[in-house]
Amino acid sequence: MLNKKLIKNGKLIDIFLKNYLRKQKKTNLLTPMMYGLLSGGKKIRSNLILDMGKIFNLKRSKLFYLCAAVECIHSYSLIHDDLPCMDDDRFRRGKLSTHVKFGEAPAILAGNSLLTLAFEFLSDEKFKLHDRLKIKLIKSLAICSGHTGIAGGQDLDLKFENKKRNLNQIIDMQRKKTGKLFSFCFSSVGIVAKKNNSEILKLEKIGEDIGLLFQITDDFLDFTSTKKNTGKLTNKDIKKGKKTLISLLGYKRSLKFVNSLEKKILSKLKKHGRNAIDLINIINFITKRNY
Ligand code: GRG
Repeated sequence: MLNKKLIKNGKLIDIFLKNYLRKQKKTNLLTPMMYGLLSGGKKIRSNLILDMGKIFNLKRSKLFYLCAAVECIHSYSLIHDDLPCMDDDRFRRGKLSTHVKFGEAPAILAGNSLLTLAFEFLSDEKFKLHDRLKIKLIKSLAICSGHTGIAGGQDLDLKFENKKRNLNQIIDMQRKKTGKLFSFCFSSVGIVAKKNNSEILKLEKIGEDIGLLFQITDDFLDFTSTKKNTGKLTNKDIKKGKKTLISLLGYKRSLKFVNSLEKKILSKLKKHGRNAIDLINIINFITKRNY
């Protein structure tokens, strides 16, 4: 049931992205960009945006611009993450990674172009939102993506390989690498809904917690699942000496950590009553998924 909804919304976002790209000038980079952007993926971040939007009664047409920007940044991060100088992965989403298919230079440039495309979406004149709010969105996504966010988190992830790191250091790295984009998924909806700064801060926090939950369960999948399910090679973290909760605490204690983080998130979401049912279903999906 939820799977069907995730797929249906994912297809709508893909159509929105395709229609937008179709109107742009044709370039060599468009093919690797579209390969990295539209080659499957669960669209979990877009689904969170759409379900959060329901809580504030926002129109989907506005939310699609947020989803598009987030999927661009997410796909960019995956393309670069798979590069030989980063995690060196040959498979992604059940297919060859973008650099394996098109070469390293086109993959780097396609990733760079998806980064800037995200900001095209947020500043698009057809995105009917006051300029002041658009600037707030642009600044917020820039902060989430840069050295204090995703890029900084990725730097720590690579530097931590085969080193001794404590729980706080690992969680801080994962909150940056993965949590910050989830944080934007929630705060951006609050910005569009014209919420005040303290409400936006609360949204940022819950988004980041959900992102942390997602990253830890992603690490579980690497430990327990298969390429057939996940579409990417598994069992890589141990081989690469990646610092994860499992590497520090072991699987059972990490599972306990996940259960208590999930409880904390659910208790916050339940305050929104029936409106939050769809979001709660996504949290359940995140912790129970096998892909
Ligand atoms: C993107 C600003 C920016 C910088 C690049 C390479 C890099 C720096 C960051 C890597 C960040 C990264 C890959 C984090 C892992 C996040 C994660 C758990 C990805 C898997 O997400 P899913 O399962 O993927 O939602 P699908 O394929 O379903 O879309």
